[in-house]
Formats: sequence, structure tokens, C-alpha cells
Amino acid sequence: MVDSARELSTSPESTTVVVIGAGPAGLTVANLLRRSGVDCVVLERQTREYVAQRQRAGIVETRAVRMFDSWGLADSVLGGVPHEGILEIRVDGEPHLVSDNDGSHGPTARLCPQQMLVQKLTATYLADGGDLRFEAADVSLHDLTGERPTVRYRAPDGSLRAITCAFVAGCDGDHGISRTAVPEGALTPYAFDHGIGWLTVLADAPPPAHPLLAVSPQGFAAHFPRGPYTSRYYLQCPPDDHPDAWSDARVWDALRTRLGDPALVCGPITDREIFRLRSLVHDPMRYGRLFLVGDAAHIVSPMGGKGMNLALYDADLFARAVRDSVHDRDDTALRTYSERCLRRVWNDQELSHWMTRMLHDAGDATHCGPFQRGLARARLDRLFTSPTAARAFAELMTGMDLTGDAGAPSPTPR
Ligand code: RFL
Repeated sequence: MVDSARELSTSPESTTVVVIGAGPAGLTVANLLRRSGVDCVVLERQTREYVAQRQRAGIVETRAVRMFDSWGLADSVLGGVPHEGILEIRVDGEPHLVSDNDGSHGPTARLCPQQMLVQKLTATYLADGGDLRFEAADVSLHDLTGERPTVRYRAPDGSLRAITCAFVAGCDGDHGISRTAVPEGALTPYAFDHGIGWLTVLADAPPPAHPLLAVSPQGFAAHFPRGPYTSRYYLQCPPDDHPDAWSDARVWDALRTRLGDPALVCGPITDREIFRLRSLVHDPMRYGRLFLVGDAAHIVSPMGGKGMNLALYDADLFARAVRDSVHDRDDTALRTYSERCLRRVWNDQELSHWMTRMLHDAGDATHCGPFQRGLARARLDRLFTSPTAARAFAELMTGMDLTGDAGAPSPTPR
């Protein structure tokens, strides 16, 4: 073990917030802090190129678009095309269009692939003079319950650095170091495993007219736009399945069958992996002066498209809370940060869980039994025929559903 104190090449730097991780959560925190006149340093383990090409989410929900809009950032960080708000749920080949028009006014969701959002957040932050350090290795957190925590890391030239700060934003995802710096027992994890796997495939193939979720007796499948000539597909599979078991021919055959579209146009597959549908919540999302933001605090299974959008929500609340503390010496929002984030986290976990059960159970009776299949079909029927159910669904999808929390207030200009 190296004696890091002796190896420090310079005396510690000082800033207000050290942000760990340059994913959607960390970069949003950093941009909003800069907009608020609060100084910060972002430490990212990977290279800029690596971070910029990581493809996952595809839609920034209405609530998050309005959040960026309220900070004057929507045009610079979102780009993309407006999402017209139609989702297709295809049941045994029969299409049903569901709208996410919730009747509210203002800008709506955007089709904006996650890597595009990350690239634009990075460019905006750097153009604004932001301090973003890639390839920061061996990041470690110290004195989190003291007045001035310290963050140590190794720079790309091998030198050890230290930064003291008022707050640490742990935005380093589910496998980062922030959460592991919290003593055992200080956070309670709540975990759920659906026992379902998804094969996810990226391909250079035409996107669907609308994001498409398909229920079939062979299992769930989905087709999402990820660019003008790029699509992401999902296929339900056993959670311990292996991507090598899915040849290109098997992927396209399964998609054509489950999507009920024999004419589905295929294309070169650029990525394929299998993951388990699981959910995880850590409570509280704070330890001393460390605040967990995004996937570092919670994982939501992808059905419903909420993971990245929750990260953006946390980032907004955290940045506002720091702004209040730094400029107005008001710590109320910092004290309530975890509670307010978790309200939305559980709300979105519930949507994701409900959709996951409904869209898997309705198709494959061998998976859940005929009784659960009947319940799932009844839920779908209600969604397709009841305007009230459709409206409630639309509010959940846009993120405009939590009473007392509809959209973000305008930030006070500084
Ligand atoms: P990220 O994106 O994981 O970023 C964390 C960053 O921290 C860095 N890092 C470290 N840096 C310094 N020191 C360390 N020790 C570090 N350890 C890690 C990492 O390199 C990385 O740059 O977390 P963040 O910012 O909280 O963002 C969360 C989102 O990425 C995630 O919720 C979404 O991708 C989830 N998700 C989706 N969300 C949606 O809203 N809609 C979707 O359609 C959607 N589709 C998906 C998804 C996730 C998927 N995966 C991961 C299973 C589709 C897939 C396939």
C-alpha cells in the first residue's frame, strides 16, 4: 500500500464540490453548479472518448427537458428531435398506440441518445470554463462527516492529488467508489430481481415509427430508435443466458416472430449483451457531506426508461440545494435532498415494476402461469380502453405525475 500523504506532489487544492463521475448525473450536476456560480471539479475514471460513446438510454422525458429549459440549457445540451409522445404496445401482432400527452404545457420529451447527451453536457461544461479531469485513477474519499472532506486520486502522469471541498457528489454509478466509502450499515439497500434477462442488441437498422414494446407467447421484445439509422432491440431471455447463444440469424428470427413483423429490416449488429432486470434503492442517499446522485444511489430496471431521467432529477435537486447553501446559507434543501429524491425514485420503481410484470406476464404463460397472464392482459385492456388509465400512464411517462413536484421552478439568476 502506498503512503499517499507522502507522495502528494502538491499541496491540496480546494473547491466547493468534487463530483465523482462524468456520466449524465455528474455532468448535469457540474453544468448546473457552474450556472449557479458554484465552483466544482469533476473526476472521471475513463477517457473522454470512452465516456462519449457509451450507448444506453434514448429519451429525455418531458420533466427533464423542462428542467434543462428552466436552467437555459435545453438547446445546448439536448439537441435531438422532439419525441412525438406515441408509444406502440403490440400484443400478439396487434398494434395499440398509447400517447404520453398529459395535457400539460411546455416543451416535451426529446429523442436524445445518452451518449449524445453526455457529449453535449461535456462540451457545454468545458466551453463554460469547467474543470473536468479524465483518467483520474484510485479515487478515494476521506473525512466525509467532517467540515472539509478530502478527495484523493492519481492523475494520468502518476502523481497523487488531493482536493478539499465542502461537498462530494457521488455520481459514479452502481460500480463506483462513492457508495463503498460509506460505512457498513449507514445506508439500507432495497433490492429486487425479476428473474428475467434481456438480450440487448444495437444495430445499424431503420428505427421504428414509434418506440415499440411487444407482447408475444414467445416472450417480450422491444424496438427503440437510437438515431436516424440506428436501433436498439430487446429480447426476453433466461437471466443466465449467454450472448454467444444468440447468432445474428437467431436474433432477427426472434425479433420478427415476437414483433409480429415478418418484413422487419435487419442490419449489422454492433453490440449485444445480456443483463438481468433488477432494481435497487439505497436509503438515505446521503452520508455526511457525500450526496449520492443517479445510479450510485439507485438502479431501476429499463422498462419505462427512467434510470437516466432519475439521475437528471437527482442532479437538479442536488445543484439547487448546494446553491441555496452556498449563496443563501440555507441548508434546508440539503437536509431534505434524500427524502425528496427517494419519493420520485420509488414512484418510478413502481412504474417500471408494473410495466415489467404486465408486459412479460401477458405474453409468456410458462413464465408466470395462466392466472398472472390473465391479470396482465386485464391491465393492458384497461390501459387501451380507459381514458383515465391512459392519462395516468401518460403522466407517469412524462414524469409530470408527482403532485407538488410538477416541473422545476426557475432558478434564481446569479
Ligand atoms: P453512469 O452513466 O454509470 O456514469 C457513472 C460515471 O462514473 C464513472 N466512474 C468513476 N469515475 C471516477 N472514479 C471512479 N471510481 C468511478 N467509477 C465509475 C464511470 O466511468 C461513468 O462515467 O451513471 P449516472 O451518471 O448515474 O447515469 C445513469 C444512467 O447511465 C442509467 O440510469 C441509464 O443508462 C439507465 N438506462 C436507461 N435509462 C433511461 O432513462 N432510459 C433508457 O431507455 C435506459 N436504457 C439503461 C438503458 C441502462 C442500460 N444498462 C446499463 C443495462 C439501457 C441499458 C442497456
